[in-house]
Formats: sequence, structure tokens, C-alpha cells
Amino acid sequence: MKPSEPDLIFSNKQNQVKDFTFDAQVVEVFPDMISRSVPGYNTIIDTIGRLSQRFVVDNSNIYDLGCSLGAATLAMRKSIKADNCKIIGVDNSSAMVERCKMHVNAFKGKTPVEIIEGNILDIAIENASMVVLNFTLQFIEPKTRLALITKIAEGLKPGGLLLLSEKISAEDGVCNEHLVDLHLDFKRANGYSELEIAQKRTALEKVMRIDSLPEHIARLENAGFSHSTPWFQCFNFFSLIAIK
Ligand code: GEK
Repeated sequence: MKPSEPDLIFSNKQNQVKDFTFDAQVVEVFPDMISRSVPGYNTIIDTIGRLSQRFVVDNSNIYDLGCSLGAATLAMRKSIKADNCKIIGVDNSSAMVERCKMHVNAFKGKTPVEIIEGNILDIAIENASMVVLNFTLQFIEPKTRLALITKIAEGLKPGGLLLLSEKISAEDGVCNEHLVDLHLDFKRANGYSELEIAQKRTALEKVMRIDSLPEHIARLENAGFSHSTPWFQCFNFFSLIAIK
């Protein structure tokens, strides 16, 4: 994978902070940005690989929705043991898709990968044994989230897995403040300045809207998942498995 440029996008004072988009400038720094901003990101990617070994079955599809540069796709392709499967990665940022295809083509693997530029709300989910939504649902319009999770549940085979990772808010306001502060400390410790932290927060305000863990669990039940449990949490970031 091309080494990441350091993330300096918000390091200079901007007169007007624009809404965050996954454009070419973000693509250049994305691996650095996500590993310095999301606690546990590498653990989650490794675990997605492990889970694919357990859940992917012969003759099925695997979806990586909001695949960015393909980190989860590549982790799964390394781990999948099942035969005659296909990984489908989808992202609606053309800059991400272009770079993702380069990353995927740079590694060999027995499971074929197709990277599609498209909206995850529009694509069909069919004959799936595993679906990954790794920090993508938080960028989807809240009123369409249930329809998306329902489409995923319907497209999964019985026993199939949805891996969902998100930033969350704690329902208890006091605890939430502590989790938010701990995350800010994590970003400071990773070298982000107060200016960078403040400008990124403004840029994300309208585009990233987060739910609480109980809201996620209730939505998964409504959508038809029989089992779900968080397997990872660090501050206000979590990952869960949901099984049809
Ligand atoms: C990883 N999963 O490295 N349709 C398709 N893609 C979308 C949509 C949409 N409607 N909305 C947002 N995206 C990755 C990390 S990043 C998370 C996921 C983050 C895409 C968007 O273009 C971006 O690439 C990705 O979802 C979210 O495991 O940066 O915090």
C-alpha cells in the first residue's frame, strides 16, 4: 500500500471551514488520518480478517460498504478460506475508489475483488455471508439507516454476519463528556493540535451524525438480526457483530 502522507488538512487556520468530504486531498492522508483519529482501528481491521475466516462460506458474496482504500477488503481477502467467493467493495467517492483499486491490484489473492463506485443505498446485497460497515453508517442520512440495515439483513444468508463499527454517544451525559474528552486526549497524544481538532469537528458537524449503542441494537433487531453484541469499545468508538 502506498505510504500515507501525514494528515495536515486542518493544521492551518481556515477562514471558513467547509463540510468534510472524502476528496483527493483526504485520500492522500487517509491511512494516517484514520489511524490517528480512530482508537483501535488496526485491531478492528485485523479482527474483520479473523471474522471472515469464521463466517464466509463457499459460493457467497462479501460486501465492504464504504470501503475507502480497501483496508477491510484486503484483510478479508488474506483470511478467507472458503471457495468460489467474491468480495464487493463499494464507495461513492471517486478519489477513494481510484486509489482503492490500485491497492487491491497491488496484492494477489485467490478471492476475486470488485471495487464499485456507487452509493451503498442503491446497490443490491445478494447471497452474502458477511457484510462490513466499518465507520460508514455514521455518514448515512439518519432516516435511511433502518432501510439500509434491513436491506443488508435480507441479503445475508441465515447465519451470515454484519460487522458494524461506529463512533457513538453515551446516553449518560456525564459519561459521554468523559468519553469525548478521552478521545480528544487520544488525538492530542497522536499529534493533533487544538486548532486541527476544532476545525475537523466543525467540518464533520453536519456530515457525521452519531447514534447511541441502544439505538444501534434496536435498529438491528427491527431489521431482522437475531443476535448482536459489541465485541470492541474504546472511548466513544465501538464495533459489533450482528448475526442473521
Ligand atoms: C475502512 N470502511 O478503512 N455510499 C458509499 N460510500 C459512502 C457513502 C455512501 N452513501 N457515504 C460515505 N461513504 C473504511 C473506512 S470511512 C470512515 C470508512 C471515516 C464512504 C466515504 O466515501 C468514505 O470512504 C467511507 O464511506 C467512510 O475500514 O473516514 O471515518
